[in-house]
Amino acid sequence: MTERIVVVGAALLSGGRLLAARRSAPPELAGRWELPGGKVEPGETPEHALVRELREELGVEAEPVERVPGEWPLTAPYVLRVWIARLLPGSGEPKPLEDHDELRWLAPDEVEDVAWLDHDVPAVKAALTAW
Ligand code: 9L3
Ligand code: MG
Repeated sequence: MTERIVVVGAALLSGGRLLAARRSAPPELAGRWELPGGKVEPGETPEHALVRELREELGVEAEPVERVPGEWPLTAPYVLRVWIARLLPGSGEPKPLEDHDELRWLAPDEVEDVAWLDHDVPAVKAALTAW
């Protein structure tokens, strides 16, 4: 039996826009856009992983607001779960510190303008519904 490892993704919202992050690594994912986040570590809650990943990858202080219903398979053994998230007051603006080379705040009508990772497409759709 294969164990599943949860990857958390943030639908980070600010000023009516959704943050999209362009991956710079690994090579097979570079250039494609994703909801920022990463793997939950052993002993860590998904919500805590989300906060940690956003701090590491973007240099921001954020909080999860609500889970987006659903779970999307990534390359095994990973599965993606998504939370709506927001920046805490006083957090700086996100910067692509780790694993990304560009960030964009997308208005609702711009969300389809970037080349999302195939695996993120249904998760982004569900996040928009929850938004
Ligand atoms: N992944 C896919 N969509 C996402 C995220 C955050 C991650 N929105 C995939 C890419 C990697 C794996 O999950 O194959 C682990 O992610 P990371 O720890 O490299 O960010
Ligand atoms: Mg990551």
